[in-house]
Amino acid sequence: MLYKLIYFFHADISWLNVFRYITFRTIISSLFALILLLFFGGWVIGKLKQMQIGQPIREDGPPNHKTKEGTPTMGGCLILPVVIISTLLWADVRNIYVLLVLLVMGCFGAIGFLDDYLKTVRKSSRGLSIKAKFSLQVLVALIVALSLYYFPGYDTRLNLPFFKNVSPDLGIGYIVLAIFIIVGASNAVNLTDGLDGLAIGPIVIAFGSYVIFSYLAGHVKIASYLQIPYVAGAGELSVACGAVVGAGLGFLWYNAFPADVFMGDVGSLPLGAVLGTVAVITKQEIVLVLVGGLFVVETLSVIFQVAYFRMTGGGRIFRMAPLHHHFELKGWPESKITVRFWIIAIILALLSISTLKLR
Ligand code: 57M
Repeated sequence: MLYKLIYFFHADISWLNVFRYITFRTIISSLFALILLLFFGGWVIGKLKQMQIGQPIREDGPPNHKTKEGTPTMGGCLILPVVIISTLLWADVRNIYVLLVLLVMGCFGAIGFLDDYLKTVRKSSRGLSIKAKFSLQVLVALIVALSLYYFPGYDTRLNLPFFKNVSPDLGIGYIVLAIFIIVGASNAVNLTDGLDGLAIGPIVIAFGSYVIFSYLAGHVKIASYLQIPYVAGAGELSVACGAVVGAGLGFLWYNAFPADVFMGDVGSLPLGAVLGTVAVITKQEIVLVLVGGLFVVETLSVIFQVAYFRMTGGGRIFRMAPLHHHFELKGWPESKITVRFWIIAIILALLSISTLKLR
């Protein structure tokens, strides 16, 4: 909301007029989040160390992970406040979509926090039970889906990339789809977060793509020109996505190999859930499969591995799932896997943006 105050003076200082524009506020929000994170990063990591919030490492994991024992975790406690502050300052907080995104971030952050707290502070080996975690995630996603469904004029048709004349109306089924996307994205990012920089890099890339999708969806003329669904007010989400891009880059500074901090569930669960929520709001749900293709592939590797394991009574498709562990066990150095996965994420993001013209 700070931008409203600054803009108030534009009659006297004409250049302050730029604060009206979403594009300008998105850049400011990213840079502000980046600087804030870099500024407080070292201090928060120091505090996490002091409080002995260190990552316990599983015995059955790839051997090189043993050296990571005790690395401070719960870095999400740094990312989340930075994104929330930057969004509150530079976005219009009367916008229902911005409020929903902040709600998702807070609630999924709380679920992740509880899980991390039980694992690292209470030293419970399991953390929150899978059932409790999943039920809470579904509950929050249901609230979001219902809010959107009953929001006047919200479109429950499905926007299919490549097909401009095919958009089936899902009606009440849209609620189920929205829950699936939000909860699925949250858990997919969580599964991917297993190597230094592996999750946060593609998160920055995916949110960077949704800066563009949100802006276009909220612009009546461009949306009509591109034949994508127009969602009045969705443009303001660019500012929130920009804050995640900035905070994500700042976090990468500390999470790059060899990591000084891990984000923990308090980081991965809300970042994934917000990504899913933005995809649902902007009506770019299906394209999320491409934008977040890396998260999808990592999740599928687990699904196939577990299914095959059960079917064959112990057989494996990959040396270990999720997929990044497979390459680790094949002997690829950690940073090579991470950078190669980023390259794939960039290619997928570019392809997804190109779908805007291919219809
Ligand atoms: C969490 N957490 C990381 C860190 C991070 C169903 C099954 C596939 C579930 C899966 C699982 O539990 N995944 C979710 C993955 C952990 O990282 C912490 O968790 C947070 C994210 N939630 O922020 O706090 C470890 O990952 C490493 N790490 C880094 N750098 C980072 O920046 O190196 C994380 C962030 C950290 C650190 O070592 O301790 C994790 O991997 O546990 N389970 C698995 O992934 C396990 N896979 C498995 O059991 N596969 C079997 C099944 C599917 C049949 C198989 O293939 O045979 C593996 N995970 C581990 N060891 N650690 C296997 C064994």
